[in-house]
Amino acid sequence: MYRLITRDNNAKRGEFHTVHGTIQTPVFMNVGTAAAIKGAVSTLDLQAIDTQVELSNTYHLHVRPGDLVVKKMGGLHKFMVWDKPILTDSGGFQVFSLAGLRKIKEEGVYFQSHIDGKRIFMGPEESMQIQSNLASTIAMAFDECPPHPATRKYMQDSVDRTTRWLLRCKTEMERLNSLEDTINPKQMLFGINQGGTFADIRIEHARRISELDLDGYALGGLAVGESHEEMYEIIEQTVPYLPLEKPTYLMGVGTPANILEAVERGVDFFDCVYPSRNGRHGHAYTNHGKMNLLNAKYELDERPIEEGCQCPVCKTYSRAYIRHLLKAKEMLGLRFLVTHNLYFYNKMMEEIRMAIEEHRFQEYKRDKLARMAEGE
Ligand code: PRF
Ligand code: ZN
Repeated sequence: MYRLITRDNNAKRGEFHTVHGTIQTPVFMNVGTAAAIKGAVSTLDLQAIDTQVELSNTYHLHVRPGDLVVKKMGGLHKFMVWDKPILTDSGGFQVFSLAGLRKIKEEGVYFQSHIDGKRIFMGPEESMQIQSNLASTIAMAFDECPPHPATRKYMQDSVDRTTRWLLRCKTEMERLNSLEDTINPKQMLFGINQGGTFADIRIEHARRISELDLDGYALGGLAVGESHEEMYEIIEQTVPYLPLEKPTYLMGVGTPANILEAVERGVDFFDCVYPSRNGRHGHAYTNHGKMNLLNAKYELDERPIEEGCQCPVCKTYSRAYIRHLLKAKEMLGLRFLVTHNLYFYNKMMEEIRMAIEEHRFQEYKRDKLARMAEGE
């Protein structure tokens, strides 16, 4: 259940109550696709950096180790030892971005596993069944993320099918939640708005799915190749047609600047691989822009990655040591960077929440962007 605490212009500050605890929004979900944060970051590490929500993927966990294995282990929370909220993405997007040869039919998608080439079918019912076995806090509806660009005809047909799939997801989720052996009978369902950059298709779709009284609503099909300006424009035009008293989730976004722009337009939830991916490439996020720890100038630098940062890495280790670890190709160096980067994102969201509460979001956004643009 979502409670809107306050607004600063269109920016929302809310609270989302779940069986696994309350999520303060706006929030950044930390991505652990296959029930593991890439960069060897454990759930114990997540506890230490104030992570509120972990995100995993239906498709990956279905392929390996198999959702029935996870169910037998008591569900994803027990399996990965994480008692706070978990959101699972439906497999829709991953099937389109990862799997080999696929065929989209009314009943669902036929595709080949990216692991062993095995033929798999996934439709709305299968996705809900897998997510029910995983027993995540929030399940995402099974959608098609259409390519960019797409013709208007392709987009309209795809969105219409995604709407029919959503109705099937809702029915199946209700059935699964009422079954005797369901691990999380309170599993929540978020619908996904699609329509690419066709504002009228987006708005019409947003109106339709808003009638379904789902637990939350996502904006899918963005950050798939359109410009940032186009993305901001679509968010701005669509969010007003989604319920204000429900959380809004912008899937797979993005840079700190993208997040600030989207919060300003009323988005509550985010997820992105950037903090972990950049960390694994030797880059650290700081309030003075991105930093490449491999740079020779850090060889004898005793300072932490970022002075004043309260993350466990900055409170303990120097730039010089981390640079050495990276040069020596020690996994520990990457783990440190990913940990710091996730903390940076989590911390930024906390600053955003405070700024909205104190009705100074505009000011905060301007300062943050200006500082980050300064560079090293
Ligand atoms: N649909 C789903 N997951 C997603 C997306 C989508 O459109 C995106 C698009 N940026 C990221 N993850 N189900
Ligand atoms: Zn730090």
